[in-house]
Amino acid sequence: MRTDYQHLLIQQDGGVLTITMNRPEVLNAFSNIMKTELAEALEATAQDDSVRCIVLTGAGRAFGAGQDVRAFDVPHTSAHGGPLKVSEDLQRYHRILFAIRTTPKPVIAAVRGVAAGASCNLALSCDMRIAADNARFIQAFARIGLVPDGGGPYFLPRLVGLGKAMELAMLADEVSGPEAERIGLVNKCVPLAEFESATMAFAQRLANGPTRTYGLIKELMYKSLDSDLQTPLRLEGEMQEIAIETADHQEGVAAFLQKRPANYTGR
Ligand code: T3D
Repeated sequence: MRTDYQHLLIQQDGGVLTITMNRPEVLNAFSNIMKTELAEALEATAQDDSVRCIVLTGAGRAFGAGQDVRAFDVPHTSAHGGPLKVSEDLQRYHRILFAIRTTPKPVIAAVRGVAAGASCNLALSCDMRIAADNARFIQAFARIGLVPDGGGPYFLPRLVGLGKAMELAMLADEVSGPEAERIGLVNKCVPLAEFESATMAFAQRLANGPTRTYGLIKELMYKSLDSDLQTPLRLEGEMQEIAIETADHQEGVAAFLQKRPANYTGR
């Protein structure tokens, strides 16, 4: 894994790779550099067998404050030299979202403090979320007259239901960590003092799991979200045929029969 990024910190502890967005002076608001680096780092995890779980978090007191609003004043330039349309600019976010979806390993957003705008939706695009009790999730877009982007209109109603998604997108009120857990926006909320240890314990547990099977589960779940019943029923058979051939499946069965914990290797 490359580690020499300008706006990211990369740290690996066993099978857990932690990617930290690192612009704390602006609450980790997105620069174009950070967007490109984040996409590159996430894409690289797919090829690296030593990475078995990814934690995405922010440096300092926040997860992220969305697009750097100071950059709104800077004319963007396209590859052809002309002005860049916002819809083209948004493709930088979309590349990140696709990298999260397609890396065959679990990606956890670890949210401490504020997650606003595109940073909030980045957290929602991850496979799972853990929040500190000081977390603040804000669909900040409507506060400045924008529509939610960064995948929000896709992820938000799927996590909290359509009515709540409409309310959060239109009123742009803050959702606290405990409230986020209550409405299903995050998997769990923990006291700030336990945030780092709880995140690492959650991530290590996933990193010690049957990684190839997790990749198949991820693919199956996401394909099932947008399809009829027939498609996932066919896919579950196809993916089970792959899972059943893995060393981790053999190990899981052997461990059960020998009444001992399984020692998964990710193969
Ligand atoms: O072209 C496109 O790509 C369109 C895409 C848009 C995607 C989006 O994400 S739109 C939404 C953009 N984000 C926002 O509008 C949020 C703006 N920030 C805030 O509303 C507040 O800062 C927060 C609610 C996030 C946090 O409030 P608080 O009181 O905890 O912190 P603060 O004091 O407001 O911020 C601390 C510093 O971070 C401050 O700098 P200073 O005064 O200490 O030098 C503040 O200006 C800076 N900061 C916060 N958010 C941003 C930011 N700087 C640049 N961009 C930000 N988004």
